[in-house]
Amino acid sequence: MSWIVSETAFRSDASVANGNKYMIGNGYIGIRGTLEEHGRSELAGCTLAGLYDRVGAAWREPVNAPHAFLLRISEDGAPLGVLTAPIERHVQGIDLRSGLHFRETTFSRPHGGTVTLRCERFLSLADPHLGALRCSLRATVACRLTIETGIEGDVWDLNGPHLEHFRGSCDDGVLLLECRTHELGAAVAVAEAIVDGADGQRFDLSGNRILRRLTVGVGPEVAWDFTKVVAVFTALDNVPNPAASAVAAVRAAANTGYGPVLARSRAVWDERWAASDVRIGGDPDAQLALRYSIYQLLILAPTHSDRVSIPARGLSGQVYKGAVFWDTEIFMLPFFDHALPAVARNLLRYRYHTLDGARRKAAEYGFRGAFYAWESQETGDDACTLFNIDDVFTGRPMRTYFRDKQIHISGDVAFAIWRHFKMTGDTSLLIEGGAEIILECARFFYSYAWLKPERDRFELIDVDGPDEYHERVDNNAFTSALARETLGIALRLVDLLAASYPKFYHTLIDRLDFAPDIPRLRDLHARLFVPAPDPNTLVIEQFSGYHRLEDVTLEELKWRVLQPTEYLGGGNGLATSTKILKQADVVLMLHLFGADQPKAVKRANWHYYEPRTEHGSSLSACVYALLAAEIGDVEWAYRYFLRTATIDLVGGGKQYVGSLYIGGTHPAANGGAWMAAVLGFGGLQLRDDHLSLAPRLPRHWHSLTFRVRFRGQGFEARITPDGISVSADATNSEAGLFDLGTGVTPCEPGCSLFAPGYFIPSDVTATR
Ligand code: IFM
Repeated sequence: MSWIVSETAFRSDASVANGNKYMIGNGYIGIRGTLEEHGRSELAGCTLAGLYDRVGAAWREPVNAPHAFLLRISEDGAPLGVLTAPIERHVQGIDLRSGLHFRETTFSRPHGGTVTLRCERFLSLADPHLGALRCSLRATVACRLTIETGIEGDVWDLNGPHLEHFRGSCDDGVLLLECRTHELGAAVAVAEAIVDGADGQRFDLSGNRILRRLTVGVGPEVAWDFTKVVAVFTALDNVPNPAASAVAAVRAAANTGYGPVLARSRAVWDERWAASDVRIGGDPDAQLALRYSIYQLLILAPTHSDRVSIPARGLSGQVYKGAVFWDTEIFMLPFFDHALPAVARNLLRYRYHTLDGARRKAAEYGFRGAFYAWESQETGDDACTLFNIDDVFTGRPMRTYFRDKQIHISGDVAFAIWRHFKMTGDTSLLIEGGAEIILECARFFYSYAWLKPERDRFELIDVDGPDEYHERVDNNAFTSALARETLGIALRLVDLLAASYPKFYHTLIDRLDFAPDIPRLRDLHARLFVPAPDPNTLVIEQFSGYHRLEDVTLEELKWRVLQPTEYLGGGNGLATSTKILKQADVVLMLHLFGADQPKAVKRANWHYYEPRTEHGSSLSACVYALLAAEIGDVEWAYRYFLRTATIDLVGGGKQYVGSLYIGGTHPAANGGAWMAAVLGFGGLQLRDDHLSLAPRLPRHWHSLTFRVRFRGQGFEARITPDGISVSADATNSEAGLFDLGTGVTPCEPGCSLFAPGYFIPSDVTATR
């Protein structure tokens, strides 16, 4: 059962939450988990990756395509659907193994008897343009039902309408709805073809909703079965005629048939799960939550293109402008690097395609190099607005400095590229843009830094760290540590390229006119101030002056809240003048860059910052889980792990900040669940040339099994109370180096390493 997420009661107030929970997707399209009879009022959505549009002065956001999984049933003019008809039984769910959404609803008829509708739908992982819907209707008494199905162009938008110039047509039974986006005039085409069940259909091709209508007789002995295939193509797809491609795709799929189209998609799902599943023994709830988190990442993975990345709310709608944040590099990429490095590569290549946008942003603020967009869309120009949030009391927009001051974004990108290189051992990404990004990001930090001659050091002043409640601070520990890391990476990169790719190196350095910058980077690297642990308390001050803020408890701060959705940051926010932070900041710094810090420092900071953290961002819980696991506090790690792993299952997370709707799925938290399980409990760490494993499993877990790709080779790690084993795939071409606590040892193709008993921190008794 740990592959099925479902529920058996219908709640009309759950349609928005279930739209997120039961999402299906394939990296190209995301379809919200609303029911077939739902429409724009229930936030039915079919979000396209990478296609953005702007209407008037409103925010640019991704486009919702016309929705082709629409199906409405009525009897004598009365709708039979969850919005109006009495419901006897209802089940909705997804099969995580194959990305299949299903629902079965039994409606009571006004004149007695019941009608049962069963539907299943999927988006193909084998062909990103393709999806299919299969339905069946049964009844306990004979009745005639009217069916409407087709393509709905009247879609939900936050800042639309984005689609115009609708044109519906029908050719030999294939329905096609064509339209164009408002801002760029980009073509969007959606087609559908019936595989079976369409006898006696009539068409309505007017307006932006094109339909086929059928009247069917069903009864105890007679069922109606119906199957259709749908396809979406847009101007982004590099095809001469998106409409023709959509029509050709559905014709071909209809000829192939539902079963084979599903089987092809399933075969890809099988491959993805084989590469990425994490198995937990002894904890079915944690298992399901973790699988569900991985599922959410798999439905977002762009395998079709390296020009899109994963937005902060995935493909669940238009929240946060469908923009890509640091969430991808810091919270999602570890999963892809370890399990599906080809997807990780695509995600990082997106940053190369948006490098010019980052250069423009740096120049706009008077800096050199690349200052990546805090909220990035297709060009890399920053979609983040200066006034992001409303003051709930005055209704006035509040000035936030996320766009201007969250400079760590450039370090996040550079750091992720280097980590990908170290995990894969593949220099091709560096050659194909990665090196250029790293150098430009390091150059940006140099131009941002201030030399303080009186202290003989550089400082990064006037920045926003991850904790957005404290803006425009000096010497944010996370930002400075990340900047120093970026400089170190740039210097190592320069050495690597000069030694191994001298021709490429010289061309690149000349083209970027980078030679004078190299000594500058060395100087900044050596003299950049990064806040260090206090010698007495071991606490690292989050930024200069943090310790002078009011030390209020979180409980007391919450008492001061007058309006549940009021924003706690910004100039007048309740948290701004206190030590309460929005999300992990120093704790994240210690997780990412704490290799040289003793455990005592990590422990001191975890315990200092944890009670002061509001977790107002879904990015926070997983970081506390990771560091808690590292310091051996497994009970806390488990608590935070569950919080991050269940966020989209229980519909948690804030829905509004001020008047801003921020609901949707949380892929960073989903990536965080994977990190907490594998890097936290599994204790997997990337060292210079090897992987090390220092597990600390929750007491009730019997085992943890996961796969990892390292330097192009596949391995499976299994941790049980008896010990740790790592097995290399027989198809590997070379050994991988592992340290299971007994020194670095090669794991040869087809062979296994085993270390009896796993490491338990000596000061923790709760682990086993
Ligand atoms: O990137 C995050 C940020 O750290 C906190 N606010 C929400 C953003 C998108 O998830």
